Amino acid sequence: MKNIYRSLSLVAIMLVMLSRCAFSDKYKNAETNIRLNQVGFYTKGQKIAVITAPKDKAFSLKTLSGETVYTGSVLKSKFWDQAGEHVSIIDFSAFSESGDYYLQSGSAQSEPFRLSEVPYNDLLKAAAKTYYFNRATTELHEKYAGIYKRPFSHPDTAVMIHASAAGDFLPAGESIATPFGWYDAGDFNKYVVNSGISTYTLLAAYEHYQNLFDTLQWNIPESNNQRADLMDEILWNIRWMETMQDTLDGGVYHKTTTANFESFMEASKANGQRFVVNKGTAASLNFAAVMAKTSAMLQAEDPLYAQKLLYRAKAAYNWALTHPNAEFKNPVSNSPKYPSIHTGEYGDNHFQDEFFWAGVELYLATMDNQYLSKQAMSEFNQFNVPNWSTVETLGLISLASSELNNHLKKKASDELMILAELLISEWRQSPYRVTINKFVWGSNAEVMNQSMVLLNAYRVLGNVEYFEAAVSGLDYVLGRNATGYCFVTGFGYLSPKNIHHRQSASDDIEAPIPGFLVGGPNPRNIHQDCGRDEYAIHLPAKCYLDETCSYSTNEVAINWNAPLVYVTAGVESIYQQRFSN
Ligand code: G3I
Ligand code: 9MR
Repeated sequence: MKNIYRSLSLVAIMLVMLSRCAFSDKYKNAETNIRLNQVGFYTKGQKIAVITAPKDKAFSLKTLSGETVYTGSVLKSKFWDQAGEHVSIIDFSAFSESGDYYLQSGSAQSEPFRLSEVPYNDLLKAAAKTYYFNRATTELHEKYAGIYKRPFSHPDTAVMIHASAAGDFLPAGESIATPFGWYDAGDFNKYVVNSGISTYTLLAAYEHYQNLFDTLQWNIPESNNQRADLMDEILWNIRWMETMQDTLDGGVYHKTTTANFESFMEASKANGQRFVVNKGTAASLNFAAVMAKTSAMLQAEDPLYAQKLLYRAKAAYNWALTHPNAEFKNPVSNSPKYPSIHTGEYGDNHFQDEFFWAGVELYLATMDNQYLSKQAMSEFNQFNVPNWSTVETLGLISLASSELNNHLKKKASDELMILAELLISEWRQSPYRVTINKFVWGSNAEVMNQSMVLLNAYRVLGNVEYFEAAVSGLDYVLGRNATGYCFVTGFGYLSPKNIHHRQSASDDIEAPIPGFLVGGPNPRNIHQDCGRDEYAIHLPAKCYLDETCSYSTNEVAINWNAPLVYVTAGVESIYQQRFSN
């Protein structure tokens, strides 16, 4: 009898070994890796990792001394065509004790990570402080900037009116002052359109998670005043945006820019002539939306300033009504004095979304129905995840989170739900359990904007799945992605070192300024920058290169960090609220 058992168990062992062989043969070139949020997890929150080319059915969670504290099964593996790999989900959400751990499945081990009660405050502060590091028209003093101190740069007091922007009262060649604001990205220019969504997103972060921001400081020159650091930072950019309006007619110049991108050098040495160029419908409406929203938010604290901003918002909106199709294109010219402009275009020729968004913000600031008449919500077939050129959903977010108690708010919530449901269905079937499935320039910010939409849907509708999908977005940019990078500089065990950022590349300091989210995987533009062959893998979800030349995957930008700030603050605050009782 014993012998029979022994033979049976031998057969069983052989079968298992055979099946393992078949399994590993199939994946013989694939590496088994465990990828997860490298910054860590909230103790009581969702905790998901992925394992690539899984070889074992079980996983265990261990303390750093090797003691197993939790075990579970990896889920059935799925193939992700965007990454060309099989992955399985490891879900250890049920374990909820603070501490440092690692995951193990077969011979695969993750790097150590932390479960904590306040996992994301340092990340949030660093992400928000990048705006200070990108300030124009100031010195960054060591007291605030530490090793990243730098001399005064870009006074922007003699910015020339380009021929494309000539008006009757301010002719070409005249100078105006457009100081302050943030450098857009790795370059030193300042673009109104991109400032629009960036500033709004930070304003919304403050409005929605004020309790959290009121407790946080990140050592900027204004940290000792009465205002929250985030609002002070926003106002630095508002001051610049104000200067971009021609107060004679209300129209807004598209950008403060040099003719060509400056080469890689320190900010203080980049002294190329700066211009303001044509006014445009998109710039004017972005400006109107942001000024109206800022006005509403400052009404109680500083009514006079709020009134001035509202006046500016109305003037810009009225300019857009009389110039409803002024599409911006980089000016082309033969004149040496007013050269062709080759910097970021941020061109857009659809303005329904900008009209809707600006109209909503003006309506919420004034309660005047006229602002809803130009572009009705019902005329949109579909609402989209926001980005710099597609902004109607910013209006939805404002309506859905407003104090209104009418059909508009209800309709905005319904539309948010439709968009959230689309994202959720992608999330449910995604092998990495993330919402992204298409990779364009700034793909990481696309994920963050998806998470921002989901957090807003959660805020108004309360569906916990929306929140969990939003958390997955944060997990994705912090490491649960097909590259294994934590895409925020200075965080995680593998993060970008060579960002396309003129200041970081010229400061002789090895580590980049921390807290920046890089653009992320993007297979579409790689031939333009470092050259296709430099990219080891062209699969969309893996097409990323940590080299300074890679502006199509490794640049940083104000409109990419803003949703990172929003989502980090949202996840941190909502976790604290959900589990405080
Ligand atoms: O929108 C289309 C989409 O419909 C289409 O399916 C897809 C297919 O390729 O392309 C999409 O357009 C891409 C767009 O980004 C997506 O937002 C364009 O190909 C791509 O060229 C475009 O890139 C923009 C890039 O400037 C080049 O103009 C980025 O959005 C924009 O964020 C980036 O912004 C630059 C500024 O110009 C200068 N400062 C730095 C900043 C960040 O890199
Ligand atoms: O540095 C520029 C970056 O901010 C832009 O996103 C990018 C695309 O417009 O262009 C970068 O500048 C490059 C220019 O387009 C071509 N010559 C090399 C520049 C970077 O070194």
